[in-house]
Parts: sequence; structure tokens; C-alpha cells
Amino acid sequence: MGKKLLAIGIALVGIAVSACAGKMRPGGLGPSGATYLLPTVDADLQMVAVLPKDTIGEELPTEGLGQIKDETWEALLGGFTQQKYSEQMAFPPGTKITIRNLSKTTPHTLDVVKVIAEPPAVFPKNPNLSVKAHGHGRLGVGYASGIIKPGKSVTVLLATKGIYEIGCAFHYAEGMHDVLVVGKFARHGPQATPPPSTKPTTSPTSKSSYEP
Ligand SMILES: [Cu+2]
Repeated sequence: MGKKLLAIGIALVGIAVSACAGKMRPGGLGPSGATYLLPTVDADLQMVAVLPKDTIGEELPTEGLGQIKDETWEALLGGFTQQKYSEQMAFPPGTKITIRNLSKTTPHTLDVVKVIAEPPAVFPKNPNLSVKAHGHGRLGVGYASGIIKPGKSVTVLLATKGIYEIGCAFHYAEGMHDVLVVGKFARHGPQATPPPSTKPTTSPTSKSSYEP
């Protein structure tokens, strides 16, 4: 009887070991030394990769961010995101954010175009946006980041709640204007749909929320 239990015990250990060995294999080296193909989930994870917390990425819509026609703002938004594609952005007051130029080739800025009380977000035709930095690192009327070179960042404190129309001093006319909501309950998104094209995204979900 003792022997029988021992045999069962050994058999169980054997199963456990082989189960383990089975788990170890994907992504590692096979018996012949050949590498296994990476699981497809890795590709998916890369596709949904987002920016670090409290970061705004900016880039020309045609560089990859796309544009979204947002029903809440009754406006075409583009060039700025806190995820992967253009969207209305939102952060709680007091957040110190990083503005990162996602482009490999093109300098950008983030300027406040104007402050509005509620939708719609009407973007003026030819606003006077400063290329030079203004506003001492605090977002407000007249704030300008200054030139952000490709791959570089600047930080700005979102000190005051409100709805800010923002834009790039260089590429405002090329669709780099967006809405940044500073409010406790505000939520960012929805995002533009890839691949970016000249056609703005219009879908039943392209309605963002605000509540500054
Ligand atoms: Cu720009």
C-alpha cells in the first residue's frame, strides 16, 4: 500500500514537471535551439501601448495621430493625445504634465488659443500663436510652450480648471488644434481611428465628456 502511494506521488511530480516544462517553452529556446515565434499577444500589446501617465504627445495628424470629429465640441480635433491617436484631453487640476513631441523630424509647440466656458469649441481662423515660451510653465490665457524639438519635452502645470483650446504655433492651419479640459471629473477621448487620413473619424462613440 505504501509503495502504491509512492508511485502515485512520483507520477504526480512527473506531471507537474512536464506541465512546467510546457509552460517554459513559448518564447524561449526549443530542444533544437530554435527560437519559438513570439505569441501574437505581444503584437497586440504593442498596438495598444499608450503614453506614460500625465503626458500629452503631439505630432502632425498626418504624421500618425489622425483627426477626430468630436460631437461634443462640434469640432475637428487633431495633433494631440494622451493615448495613441488624437483626442480631447483631460486631467485633474494641479497635474504637472509633460508635453512630448512625438515627431522624429518636426518641431511643434503647445499654445493656448483661448479659454471657453462650454461647447462648442470654435477654433478661430488665424490666431496669433507665439513660437516663444510664455506663461512661466503654468497653463492659462497666453500660455506658450516654446519650440519643442523632435523627441523633446517640456512640463506645464495645469493650475486652473477650465476648458482650453490649444494649438501648435507652426501647424495650427494643418489641423493641430485640440481641446484640453482641466477638471476633476473630466475624461479624455474618444480617439481618432487609425490609419490617419484626410477623412475625419465619425462614429457613434466620438462624443467626449467634459465637466470641468
Ligand atoms: Cu506643430
